[in-house]
Amino acid sequence: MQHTPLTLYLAAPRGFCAGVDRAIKIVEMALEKWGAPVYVRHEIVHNKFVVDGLRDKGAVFVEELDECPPDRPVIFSAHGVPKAVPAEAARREMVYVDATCPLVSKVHIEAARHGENGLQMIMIGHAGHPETVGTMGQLPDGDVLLVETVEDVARVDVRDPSRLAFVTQTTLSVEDTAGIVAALQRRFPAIVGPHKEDICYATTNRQEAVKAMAPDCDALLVVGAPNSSNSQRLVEVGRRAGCAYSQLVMRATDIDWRALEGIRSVGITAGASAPEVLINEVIDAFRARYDVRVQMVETAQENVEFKVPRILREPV
Ligand code: 0O3
Ligand code: SF4
Repeated sequence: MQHTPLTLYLAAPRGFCAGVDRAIKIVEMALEKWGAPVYVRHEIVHNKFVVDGLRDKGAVFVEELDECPPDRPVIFSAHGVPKAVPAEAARREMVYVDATCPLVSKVHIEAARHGENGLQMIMIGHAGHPETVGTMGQLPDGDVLLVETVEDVARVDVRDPSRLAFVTQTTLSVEDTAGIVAALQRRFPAIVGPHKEDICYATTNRQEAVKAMAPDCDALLVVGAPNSSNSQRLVEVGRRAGCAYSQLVMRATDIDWRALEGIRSVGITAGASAPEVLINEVIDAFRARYDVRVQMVETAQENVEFKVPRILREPV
């Protein structure tokens, strides 16, 4: 049977970033070093397929430290943890490995430094997201104010407008964040920001690629999980950049083929926590139904790599 022609725009960069790659490696290496079970506080990255795969190898996923026995190693997820978490692990004399992405740790250090300099911190992020909880938790409870929107900026009640600093979550929308930062600077001209923005290279690059291809796409599919903030942002960027049908799919079985009827082009990208095998699964599903011509949309090249912590590089 003759298939309908379809141009498949494939974003580059897409999928795993250096922080996710490192975090998954940390769990795998910990399992090799210490054997199962190894405990992981929170999903190591926000992807069910990744989590299920590690669980099959002997990782046990929990939400809080008190769910871990003190005599087994525990790993903290890539999103970072409040200062109280490693402190509690040390108090219980647990072996722990911190898989916080180094680019998230950089924001933690920044936040702590502002605190030491006596500046009150404003965090731009999503309430309840583990990265936001972790970054705010670098300072004592209640010290950091959270703003999620431009409207929040007008409402925020600060101690002293002349002694303020802000940090952000690393996975936010570049455009929305610029709007919030501008509103903060208008209301608090003395506010201190990061040297370079806290939104990371991977977030920025994935959003750029989506922006470049969305205007040419009849539909855009973002491979990623519903609890993955950076993946959700890619869907929003796609819609805003001109592709009204931009959807998140965990994997090929989530594709709504009825909704795609009549399309001539589709864009495919993936959040930073979505493995390449799921992206290939989605591409193969299109190949099975259409006469696919793949066109890469490459807006940046990435060569970032992070080392795993020394404890995992040393022999047992
Ligand atoms: O922060 P987000 O919900 O996007 O997390 P993911 O999906 O696990 O992606 C990795 C990003 C991260 C660990 C924090 O920057
Ligand atoms: Fe690190 Fe950025 Fe990946 Fe988050 S999205 S894990 S900050 S590289």
